[in-house]
Amino acid sequence: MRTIIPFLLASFLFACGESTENTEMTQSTRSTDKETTSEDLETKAKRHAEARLGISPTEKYTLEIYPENLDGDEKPDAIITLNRLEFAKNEAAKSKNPVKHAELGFMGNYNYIFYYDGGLDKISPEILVPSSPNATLKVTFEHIASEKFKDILIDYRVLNASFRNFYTVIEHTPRHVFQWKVFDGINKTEKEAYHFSYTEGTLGPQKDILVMKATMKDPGKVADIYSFEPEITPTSEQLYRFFYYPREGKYMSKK
Ligand SMILES: [Ca+2]
Repeated sequence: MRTIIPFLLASFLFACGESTENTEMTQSTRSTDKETTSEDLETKAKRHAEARLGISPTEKYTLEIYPENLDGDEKPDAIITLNRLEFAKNEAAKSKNPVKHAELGFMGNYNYIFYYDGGLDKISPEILVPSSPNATLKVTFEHIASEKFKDILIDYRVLNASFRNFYTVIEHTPRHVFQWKVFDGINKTEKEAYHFSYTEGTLGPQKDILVMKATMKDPGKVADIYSFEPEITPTSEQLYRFFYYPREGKYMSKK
């Protein structure tokens, strides 16, 4: 036995040395680890969402995962979006006025986000984003509250318009801090559009949000208003400035 143990130890040490010295090997192992983690999160997210929302095993829904650093610790987090268009259509079909529901784009409670906290390895309860399920939620990220992590921007559609919700993760929970219209007026004469910029915070470390005027190109008659992405051109005209008030946990114009 005495001779076997040192031999095993030596081969173990040799193996360790080999894997740390070989960069290519380490990198390929890392990327495999990442894929496994994201697959695991998808399985976990599906199980979590189905249980939370009472989704039946036969329902077809859309789930997307957007990884990002959302709280400043070293563990990657993610935003999970869920869209229940099929369920919305089935509900409408069972209602008294299915045509009206279709005309309104099945507007209702069918789009959700969940927050995956990498540090806690936990998925949050669902956060409802009332909107038309004809469009899935659009997710982008920006440094607004801090340079150490990003805030969550969720775009959703209501009829001819698109809106944006802003969330900041505070104590492991995304807080809804601001909301504004992105554009309005597809298939209408009157059109409006906005863009946003973020400047040094006046009241604290959280940046001020500037709502800037933009123009929306007239595309003519659009067949599917929900999948259509209008051409928006930013201008340098500032319309409003919003400040983050920590006590209210919201962006507001100056008191
Ligand atoms: Ca994190």
